[in-house]
Amino acid sequence: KPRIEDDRTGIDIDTLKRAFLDNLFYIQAKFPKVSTKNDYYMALAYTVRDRLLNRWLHTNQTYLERAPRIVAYLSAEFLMGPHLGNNLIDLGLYEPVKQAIAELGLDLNELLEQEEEPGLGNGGLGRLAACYIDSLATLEIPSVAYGIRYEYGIFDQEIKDGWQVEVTDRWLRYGNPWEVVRPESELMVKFGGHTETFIDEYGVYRVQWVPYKVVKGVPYDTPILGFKTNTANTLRLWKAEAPESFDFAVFNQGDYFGAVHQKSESENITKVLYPNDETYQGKQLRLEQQYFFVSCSLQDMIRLAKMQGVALERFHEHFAIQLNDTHPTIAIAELMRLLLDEHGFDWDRAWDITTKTFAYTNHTLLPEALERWSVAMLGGLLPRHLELIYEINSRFLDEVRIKFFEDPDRIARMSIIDESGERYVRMAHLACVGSYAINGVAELHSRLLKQTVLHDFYEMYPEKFVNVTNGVTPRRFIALSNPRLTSLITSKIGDGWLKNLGELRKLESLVDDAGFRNDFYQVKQAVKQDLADYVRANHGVEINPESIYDIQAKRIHEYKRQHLNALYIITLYNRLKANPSLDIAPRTFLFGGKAAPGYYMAKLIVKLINSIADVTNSDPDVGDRIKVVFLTDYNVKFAQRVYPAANLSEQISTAGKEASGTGNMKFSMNGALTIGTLDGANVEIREAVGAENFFLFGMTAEEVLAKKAEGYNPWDYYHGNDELKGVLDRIASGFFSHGDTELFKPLLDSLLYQDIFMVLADYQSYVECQERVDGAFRDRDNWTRMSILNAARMGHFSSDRSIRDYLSQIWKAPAVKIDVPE
Ligand code: 26V
Repeated sequence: KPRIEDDRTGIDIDTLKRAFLDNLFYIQAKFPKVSTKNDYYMALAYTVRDRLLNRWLHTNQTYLERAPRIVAYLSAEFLMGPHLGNNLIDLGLYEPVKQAIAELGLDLNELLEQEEEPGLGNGGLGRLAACYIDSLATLEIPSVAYGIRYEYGIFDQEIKDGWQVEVTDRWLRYGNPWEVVRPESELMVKFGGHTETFIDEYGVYRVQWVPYKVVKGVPYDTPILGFKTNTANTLRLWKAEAPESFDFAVFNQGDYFGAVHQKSESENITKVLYPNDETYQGKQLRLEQQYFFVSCSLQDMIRLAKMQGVALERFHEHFAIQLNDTHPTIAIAELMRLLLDEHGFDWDRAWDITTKTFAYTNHTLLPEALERWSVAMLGGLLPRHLELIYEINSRFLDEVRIKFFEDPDRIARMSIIDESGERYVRMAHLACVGSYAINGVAELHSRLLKQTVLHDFYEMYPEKFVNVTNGVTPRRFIALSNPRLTSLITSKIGDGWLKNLGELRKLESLVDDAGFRNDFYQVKQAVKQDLADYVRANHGVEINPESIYDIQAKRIHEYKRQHLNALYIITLYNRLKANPSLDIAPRTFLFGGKAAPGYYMAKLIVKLINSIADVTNSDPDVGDRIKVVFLTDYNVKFAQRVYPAANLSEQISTAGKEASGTGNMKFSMNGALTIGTLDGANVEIREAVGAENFFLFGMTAEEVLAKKAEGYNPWDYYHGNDELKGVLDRIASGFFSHGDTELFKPLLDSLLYQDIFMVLADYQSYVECQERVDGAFRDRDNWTRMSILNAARMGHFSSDRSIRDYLSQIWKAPAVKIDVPE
């Protein structure tokens, strides 16, 4: 019997069905007969959206009225992944909606597949931001996430003849049902021009910025639900547009093309995400993007404070602003400008507020990733900010001089301005000077920060330094990605673990229960079968669910060492060729990841993997003992298929190079064992799951540094290890390149003449470790035992724990319960 409930809020099956059909008709303007899968997806998305609006509006209303302390998370990237499934989980509507959809003769999974994911990030840093806003909402913390609404997110990857080809990501093509545009809240952002000084009406010396152009920022809001709470926070992304009034002036002079040109110039700012990760390029448009979204966001916060009647003197009490890497760091100068020039503060008050507002997260130690802007470019684009940065620097260096009397080298090292050649603004230095807290993203990383890149700043401000180890959301990466495992766990320990991941420990005692072990094993096999079906359908390769699924899924980068993995595959191949009856546990090597379009060596590694796959997958001597598949277009949606299916997670970066890693956590939570170095969060994962349940190899960060210092020569390893020599010679001979001996030469030369990531030095240790993996996998029951213990002991790596750490050490923002009247 259908109950009479509102079509927009009712959650019984019949109401859900009726609402879905209504939306199909009234929003998509379609009858079921002529509807596409995408129409069905849209109808369902609107059905779900209707059911979260009440929470969202009440959350906003509560924040507006109660003016609680708010965490503002500023990030140039939010790698959100699809919203629909996640919102269903958060609302507790997954099962009823699945049933309603089934009763309409449709399949929820197929509709979920339709969603074009917002890929507004490159990799770890952007995905971390997405996990953090999920946890902030789940913990009922008032927060707002600010970023950029890129019209084109991270490129789609295709593989042609083994090479990566980039395709534009037109994610907004079919519309985005999750965002709401707020044109009434537009703001203006200035660029270029010059500054002028004047004496104001009180006789005070002031500065005025006369810009060359003005760009409009329009906010697009997306609700971010907490898991089974009433809290729905906001992700506010800014789109750049041309201000009407500005083209008008040009237009009136009859310069129609000039006006249109200016319009498209303005809109360029938020057109496309820069696809580089871990390599900085001093592109002006990138700086424009950063300043654009930062200025909009700060103006937005000031506007909100004013609406709430909060005095700007107390801005820092009302907002804690987290800088996700240095990308938003120009915010430090921008807040100073707003307070000084627009709101009449004096320097000391403005600086006091600013330095009580910002906190900075560092995500990398790689020198090539550290952002620095040429003084000429920054001054051309942001003349007022350059003046402010010089003033901040001059005052800061005075403090350095007083604290470290007579140490000119230190002054040069710490200066915000790098004056060793052409002048640059060092954004990490500005972030350290202007923030009250500085954190790394894993214990090892935080320690290395203090010892190396930020050592001087640590000596200057030891009290600012903290560690917050990264975490990931179990809602997306267990509940949504792995429903089979979720049901099994919940059937044993209830469902409290999804909000309190530490409860997974209760599974530990079940490890001795043979029935549970078998169930756990069966879940993994079923998920592996799903992935095999996907790989057959999309890659035409048959993979064996009985084999070890050995997976490396992450951005392609030399420091992550996908080529070390490739060398091991060739090692096994050579062994099989030498001894065709060799007994090894069958393995499926799966790779996924994008290479930055301009990163030649990374693209060559992709080509190498595909070239190896061509050989191994068709050589009858290999049979099905080795399969290699490069999984095209790795993104969040696909990651959700991959993590649950893994037996072995490859986390093999050169020690000291991977700040944390977060994929490592997602794999292990889903019961994969890790083969890894003592790098980033691997160290803590190993401590948590137990050394006996983790395959460790390779040099430590200290050993890497020591070897570098003593003079590392990769040729010693080449000449000293016949099997390694055989592998490299095999590539050099053209065996994987149809006889072409030139193709992979740049990669081989880089390994043999430089090998800055010490691939050859870690090779033997890696191979031996893989042999231990092989042996362990053959004992199926014991492998399952280790796998269960991995999943059971990963509670610490929930992003809820990370957010609690940020709250207690840095943000100090209390939770606010949201009441939603029925
Ligand atoms: C850097 C750059 C450099 C300037 C140009 C554009 C651009 C875009 C993104 C990035 C991000 C590089 C830093 C990064 O993603 N770090 C990763 O952060 C993860 C979350 O903390 C961490 O788990 C990974 O280990 C770390 O590599």
